[in-house]
Amino acid sequence: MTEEMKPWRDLLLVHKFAAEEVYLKLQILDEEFRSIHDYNPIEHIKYRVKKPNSIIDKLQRRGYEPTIENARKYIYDIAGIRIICAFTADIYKVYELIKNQDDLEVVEIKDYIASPKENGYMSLHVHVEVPVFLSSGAVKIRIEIQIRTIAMDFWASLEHKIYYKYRNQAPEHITRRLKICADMITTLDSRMLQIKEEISEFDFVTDTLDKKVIEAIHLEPIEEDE
Ligand code: 0O2
Repeated sequence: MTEEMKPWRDLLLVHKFAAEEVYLKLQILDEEFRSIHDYNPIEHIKYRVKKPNSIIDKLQRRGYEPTIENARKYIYDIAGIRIICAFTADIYKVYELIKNQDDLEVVEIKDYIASPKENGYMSLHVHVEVPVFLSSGAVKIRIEIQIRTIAMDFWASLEHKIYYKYRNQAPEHITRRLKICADMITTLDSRMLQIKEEISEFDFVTDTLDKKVIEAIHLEPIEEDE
């Protein structure tokens, strides 16, 4: 590795540590939530560290010199975590879990669900600072957590491919159809949530029924034949 590559390696390494710390934390929160509430708000989690070329690209698109200092200063998603949930309501539950962590400081939120981007992009972006403990001491690293539903993720990955294919010059008929799909996703997510809530009511009724029957059995034990 050449001397000029080393600062890039160090930058990416510290962001990888930050992503790994938060990833592990989220897995623990998910498992705990699942066992206490018998419900999992998270479908799956993945993380990635941006490659130097994408960082340089992003800096140049923003009009900054492609330096390590500028990457540290202006690029907030060098480390990115993506949390996929089944339902929109789960996104905000997961956000609450993140907010309640003492060692994570929420520094910025972009709610592209309440206010989708013009192209139809939806996701909740939460920027957090996490301390990473190195041999030289602790450093605070900012990472981006994107939280979205399965349907929003499906849309975003197709849109991302199209964006890169056409370099932001996608034909109008494609962007129009993508926007229509985004609107369909909003409808789909909200209908799925309604169904889930109805099912939960049914579960509640049957669980209560089970509970009542069990209680009744304990209160009035069946007497054995004499
Ligand atoms: P990649 O290839 O996914 O890494 P900011 O400095 O915060 O104002 P930034 O970083 O553009 O500007 O913030 P934003 O809006 O939070 O976007 C960060 C990331 O969110 C993007 O990273 C994408 O991953 C995702 N994203 C944002 N808008 C869109 C969109 O319209 N479509 C899709 N598919 N993804 C989007 P990168 O570096 O752009 O891309």
